[in-house]
Amino acid sequence: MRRLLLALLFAIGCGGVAAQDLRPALLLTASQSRDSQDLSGQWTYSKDLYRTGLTDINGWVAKSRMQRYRDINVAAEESRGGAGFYEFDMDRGPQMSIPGAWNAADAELRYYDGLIWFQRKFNAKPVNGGRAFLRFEAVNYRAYVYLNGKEVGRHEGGFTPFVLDVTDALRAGDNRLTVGVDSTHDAQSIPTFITDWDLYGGITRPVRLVYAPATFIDDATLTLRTDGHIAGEVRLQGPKAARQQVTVAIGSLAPATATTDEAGRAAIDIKAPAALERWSPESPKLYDVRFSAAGDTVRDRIGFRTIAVKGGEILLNGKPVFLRGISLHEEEFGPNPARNMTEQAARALLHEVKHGLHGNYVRLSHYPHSETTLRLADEMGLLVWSEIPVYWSVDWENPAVLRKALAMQAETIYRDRNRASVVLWSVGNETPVSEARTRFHSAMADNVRSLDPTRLISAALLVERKDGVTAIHDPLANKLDVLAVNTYAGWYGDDKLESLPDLKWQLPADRPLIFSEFGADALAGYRNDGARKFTEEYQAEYYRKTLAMAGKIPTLRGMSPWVLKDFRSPRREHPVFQNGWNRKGLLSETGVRKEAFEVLAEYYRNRAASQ
Ligand code: GCB
Repeated sequence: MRRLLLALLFAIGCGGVAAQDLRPALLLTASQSRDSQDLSGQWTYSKDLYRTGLTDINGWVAKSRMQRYRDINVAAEESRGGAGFYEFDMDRGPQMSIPGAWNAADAELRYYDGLIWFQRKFNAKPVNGGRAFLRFEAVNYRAYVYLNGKEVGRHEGGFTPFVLDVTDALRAGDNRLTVGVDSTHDAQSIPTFITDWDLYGGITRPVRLVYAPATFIDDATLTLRTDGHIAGEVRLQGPKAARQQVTVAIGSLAPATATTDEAGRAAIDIKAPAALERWSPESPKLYDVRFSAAGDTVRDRIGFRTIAVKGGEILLNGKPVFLRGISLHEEEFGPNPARNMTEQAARALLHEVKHGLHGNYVRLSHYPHSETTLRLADEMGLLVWSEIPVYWSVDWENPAVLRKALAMQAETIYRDRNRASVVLWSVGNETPVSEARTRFHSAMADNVRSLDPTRLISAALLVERKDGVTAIHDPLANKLDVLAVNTYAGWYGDDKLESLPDLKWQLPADRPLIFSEFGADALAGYRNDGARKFTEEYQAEYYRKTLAMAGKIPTLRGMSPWVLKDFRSPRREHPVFQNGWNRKGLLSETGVRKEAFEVLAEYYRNRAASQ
């Protein structure tokens, strides 16, 4: 009975969520081209392990002394010697550089998991009849945002952007922005508290104050469809959003026009001109695209390409492509990463993929990576697999959790749908098969399909070995365009490396397959005859043998071995080889190449030459 009830609740709570209900109220697509103020820099902070600043329930007075978000100059109050006193002072707190995770900012915060308040004071120009927004690129994991003492919004989910309208709360002149950041993950968060990476807390990506006119372009998107049309839409918000002429100019090609409907929305449909150059990893052509309407203009740099599957092939611009990739965590090079993806840091990582490994593809695991990384993938010419952290296990039976996943997915798709590099949306990673889990993932796949029918859907599935044959026994496969599996034979389990090339695989003949992961740990510089795990030789030999196995799978159309560089994982506690690091990188944390790097680079060099 309980099961039936749960299934019913589930059907109402999620099957019933229409894609349009998942559209964030504000997107500010292409806001990088708007008049804006970067709020990066030194912020002050105050730890709040007991969440006192958030829990002033029923006006219990003692707590109000601790509400860090109050618009109060504590030092001035104190010098007046009044009756009020406070047990915080955000103006005189310690400082931290934002964006960046707090874990690397101070030794005391290395394993801090909870709430921290951040404050930044800034001077703003007047809004002058227009609108002002705060756009956060990512806060991990929950954000409580106050401007000048007034709550302006909240957000859950550590890797997607959110936009808050602050037109009324903003002052011309001095402003006090306070953000409570709660890094706590639980059984209902996405991901949960168990992952194989560091759940860095903080304001990990840039925050901007963005100005726009009263009627403004909130969303503007274009994609090249396989039928040769460039299709998309422009959405206006504001008092004059209806019946406006919209102009879309792609580089120096002839501009197209459309008119918004009563809801402020205009569909764009242009037959791609013969002169349109296609985007590809070899020739990552980006057009400067200008969207104008109602006196507002935004610009984006957009590439045009098609992606499709046909039988066992993945077709990029109509031609078969093999994805020469690697998986990547969002961590810059260096002994103490803080998830601070500056352009320089992201470029350094992608440069190793493109020019070191001769790759044309990256799996950005296990969550949406920074906008900087995505824009660089467009610019440098790397195809992208994108995913949200529905990882290992989440609360499959809980409709509220599914709603979170669908919303997170929508935020990702709306953020990145102008990126030509993104070709695959993944709906999960290594989630053990069960009815509830498959229902959950199926709802995610349907959601992706309705939000973005122009890209491919995949998921990193688990394989099973029965009677010596490895196969995918997963009903979710029916929802996917591209099958993908994580395989660790030769690392986890008892298989000897010599046996890998002869392992038997049974796979559908008419579906493309990707090895979304394979890998083995090696501590850079630890060497012996190769018989022992954690040596560079073992890892290199593991790659040779796994690549030999891969060569025997006729439908294999790509791979993203695990992983480009060593990354922090608090669950990896071998005191000699790991010390809190997952060592499956082809590069050490500081960027030193291990022997296996060259094994994969050579394989990709040959593949690229024969493609
Ligand atoms: C996996 C996970 C990845 C882990 C990796 C490992 O299958 O998807 O997040 O880090 O294995 O190292 O075991």
